[in-house]
Amino acid sequence: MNSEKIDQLLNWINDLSDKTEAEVEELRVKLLGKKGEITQLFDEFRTILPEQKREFGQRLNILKKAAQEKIEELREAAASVCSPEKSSCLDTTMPGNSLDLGSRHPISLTREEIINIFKKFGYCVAEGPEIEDDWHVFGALNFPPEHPARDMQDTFFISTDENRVLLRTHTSSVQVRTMEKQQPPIRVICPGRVFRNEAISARAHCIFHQIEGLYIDENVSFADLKQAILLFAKEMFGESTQIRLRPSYFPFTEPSAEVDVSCNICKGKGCNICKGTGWLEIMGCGMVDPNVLEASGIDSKKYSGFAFGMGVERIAMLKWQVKDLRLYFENDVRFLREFETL
Ligand code: 2U9
Repeated sequence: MNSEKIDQLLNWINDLSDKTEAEVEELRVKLLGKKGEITQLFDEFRTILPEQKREFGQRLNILKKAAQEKIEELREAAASVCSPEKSSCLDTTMPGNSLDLGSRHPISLTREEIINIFKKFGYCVAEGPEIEDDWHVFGALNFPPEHPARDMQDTFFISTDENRVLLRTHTSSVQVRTMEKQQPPIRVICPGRVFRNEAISARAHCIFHQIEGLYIDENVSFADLKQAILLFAKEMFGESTQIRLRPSYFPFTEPSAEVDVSCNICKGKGCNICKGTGWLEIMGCGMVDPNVLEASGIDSKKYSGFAFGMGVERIAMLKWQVKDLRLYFENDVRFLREFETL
């Protein structure tokens, strides 16, 4: 009798794993069927010498038991696996697995909300290049040659030769390009990324998003500016919102103002969001300086206009009371998921 054959079969059986129900049945026939390998070994057993019978008998019984146990184990494992062919495993009433869809970024949501408000007021959306020249970012906007924004410390320059190429520090360059192409009436809203050479902190970033607006026509007054901003603030922050304007200075507007909205968390009583003042700064604005109109070929005696600008991150921080600006740039999905249903 072949003793090696018994050992080989035993090892082979021990190593068997992962079979389908059909394969387990095939295996049973191969080992224990009428012509199966173990059955044949038992047939051979009848022919061996009587003094060998005791040893081989014991080893054959061990082999047969191992095969039976393995077949039973594989059969149970195969039965517990669900496959589409097994109707008993298929529960057609189960809800499907929902697809892991992405969601809108809070900056995109805020940007769209602001744009939609101004679209309702009759503004068109204009976009322009992020890489700009000195004229469209500074020259045409009445920045004097020694203005600090023109300095390497504040602006990212791509080339510093006489045709200076730089990353725009505001989207005002888009309004300049609009004025160069089009005569009034002009009513545009300009969203886009802007770049400033600043250290990154909870309140500042070197890249952020702005939305600026420009309205030019005959007889546009400061009263029109105030009314447009009040309507925007009510649409954005709620009907009961009030605004106040504080005098300010920008090279491109005269007069200029900073705009605050009443704090809708404490209703003006003072809280930690508005730092006890009852007011939150949301944007800057002003009447377009006549020099700016003339620089882009618009007759400042016939036309006047107003402009305003706001940081989208700032509006989004106020809207959702996010205390650290960096959350908007890190794209941590735990943060982004909070905006999933909006
Ligand atoms: C043209 C003429 C005038 C756009 C304006 C502001 C006031 C302003 C800041 C708000 C926060 C920039 O993002 S921020 O740092 N902007 O305060 N922007 S008026 O004035 C213009 C633009 C284009 C031709």
